[in-house]
Amino acid sequence: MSQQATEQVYGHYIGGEWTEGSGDTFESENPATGETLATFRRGTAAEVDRALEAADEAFEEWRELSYIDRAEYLWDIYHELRERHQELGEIVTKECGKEISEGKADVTEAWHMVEWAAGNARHPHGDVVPSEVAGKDSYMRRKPRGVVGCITPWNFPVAIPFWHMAIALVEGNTVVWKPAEQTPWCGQIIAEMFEDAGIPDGVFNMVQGFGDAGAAITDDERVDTVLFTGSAEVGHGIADKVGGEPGKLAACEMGGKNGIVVTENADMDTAVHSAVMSSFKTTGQRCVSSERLIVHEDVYDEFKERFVDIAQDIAVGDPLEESTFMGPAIEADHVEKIHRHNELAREEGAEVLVDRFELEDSEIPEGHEEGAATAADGERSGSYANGHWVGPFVYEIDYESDLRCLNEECFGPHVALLEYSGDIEDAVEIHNDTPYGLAGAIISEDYRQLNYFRDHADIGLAYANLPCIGAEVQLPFGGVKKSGNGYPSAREAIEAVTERTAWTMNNADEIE
Ligand code: TXE
Repeated sequence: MSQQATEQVYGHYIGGEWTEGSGDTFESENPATGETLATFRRGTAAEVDRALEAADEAFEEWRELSYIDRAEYLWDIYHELRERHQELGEIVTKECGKEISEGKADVTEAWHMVEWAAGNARHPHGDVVPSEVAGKDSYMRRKPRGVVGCITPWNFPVAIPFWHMAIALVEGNTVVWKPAEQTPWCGQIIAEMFEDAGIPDGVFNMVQGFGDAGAAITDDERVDTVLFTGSAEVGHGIADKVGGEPGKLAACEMGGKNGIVVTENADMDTAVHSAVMSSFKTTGQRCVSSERLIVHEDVYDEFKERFVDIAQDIAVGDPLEESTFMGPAIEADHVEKIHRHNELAREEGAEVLVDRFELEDSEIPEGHEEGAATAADGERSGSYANGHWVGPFVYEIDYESDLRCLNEECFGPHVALLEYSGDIEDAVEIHNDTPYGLAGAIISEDYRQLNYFRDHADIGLAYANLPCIGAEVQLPFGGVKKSGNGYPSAREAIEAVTERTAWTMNNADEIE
């Protein structure tokens, strides 16, 4: 499957074979048009069981290969991702609605991660430790943990699966992966890549499906490590359950209620650019998207005017068009969630500055505007029959610690402007006042303020004079507080997918 889908019903990849399994079918939908892209089988406990059995059986042989040999399969995939960049980028865009440059960036990030993980096979990653006793050698050796269950979301349907799986496989684990139910087409294509690379049967397994299939993976005793990216609700459930079982590990990366601090001396071009990119790219559906802009009173009016002007005009439209800035939201339920968050802000006293939730018909890409859908309460919602269209929602509100709209993640183009007075300490206090702690940025020309933010912002990812948006695969990616519980990607994920043996060997003639 590579281009537009056919009538075929696609199944699961288990033990080196494609199987339809016994579950019902479900469809992948293009969020920009509402059209069905392809039909898939929903994984049941039976498919998960077979996948885990296959992964368990394959582990003993896979772990005996050298790092270099294991990485070879990944290098094949690396080349394929690069060669098919445009085509795969378009598929990402069609299936999850991100505009095309972001669809392609998703694929780029995937090959960066594969390159990093496969390259890691030639990188030293143990420790030689001097022994207390002459004649003894001590060092730390890593071993794979076994079967790794990978559960991934829809917003980076190619990159995030490779965050999890590439390093798990190179380190000698076998994998059972469940793609997000909104992006099974990307799942199918990634599984085909592993098949084409000739990875030994059972080393990589993919089961399509919903949360019940995910839970069947995470709850099974054959799974040694769970790597999860997705909502805080599901992630905390997994971390509590899996973390409570002896010998099992879970590394979970969840959402955020991220903020950008704009200080009194900030460069205004940088501040506005950073906020626009971070609040509206991917239609606000990134775990690092900003929903709180914390702006000093001296520059508040100028910032507000410029930010609001851009939000008012931002191009929402066909994500396959390069001129589009924001594509649709992922699905109708998510449009309703965004609607609820916008209404909540209003109820809590927001002064609404931009409300493009309900786009004008003229703003909807041609051919997509017919048949406005209605929300459950009978009100017209932002979701149209031919696509899930929403625009920016910007409001200002007096900061109060317990406002729900400032604490609960919307995961949409929904952003609050908060004015502060005082110094950086006051801004960081507001910045930190959420249950989450994933990402944040500071825009300032004062090195003391930058350093204060770096040292005191309660987040895992901090950006200075940059949009709060990107990820580099060689940096740890994860958060604190409600946002994270371990790191399911890159170098830090090695901790979650390996065990360590402290090895001590006597080289002397006698034992001391
Ligand atoms: O997440 P879910 P969804 C956040 C964001 C968004 C929310 C919902 O706040 O609005 O999550 O998105 C599988 N046991 N992020 O619905 O439900 C599920 O099938 C095991 C942040 O996508 O957590 C899917 O494969 N697995 C984020 C995956 O978990 C279960 C990116 C994620 O689904 C399960 C996306 C269960 N009980 C959303 N229930 C980020 N950090 O970037 C569901 N799943």
